[in-house]
Amino acid sequence: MASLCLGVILPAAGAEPAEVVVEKMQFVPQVLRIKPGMTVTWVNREKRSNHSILFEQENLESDRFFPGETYQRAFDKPGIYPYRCGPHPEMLGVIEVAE
Ligand SMILES: [Cu+2]
Repeated sequence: MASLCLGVILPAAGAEPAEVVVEKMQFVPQVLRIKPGMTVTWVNREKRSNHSILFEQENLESDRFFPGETYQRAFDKPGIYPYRCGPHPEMLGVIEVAE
């Protein structure tokens, strides 16, 4: 393990859950890298827009969540998990789960 990717900011160990802010019709960060077993929280910080988190590959979609509300999902298996917003297909994000 001599060469870690120093350009990637990993959440500190034990600092679960990791967070994606949903604001101005975007997921921030758009790509979030986490370790297996971590839980991601999406936080809606819009003024009035509601969104969902849709994992098309898995046919899994959250309920719509509104400003001030959150959605959480735990990721146990390493992999690349692309997602988009259900009602706004142009809103794209990726969760990378890797050791
Ligand atoms: Cu949306």
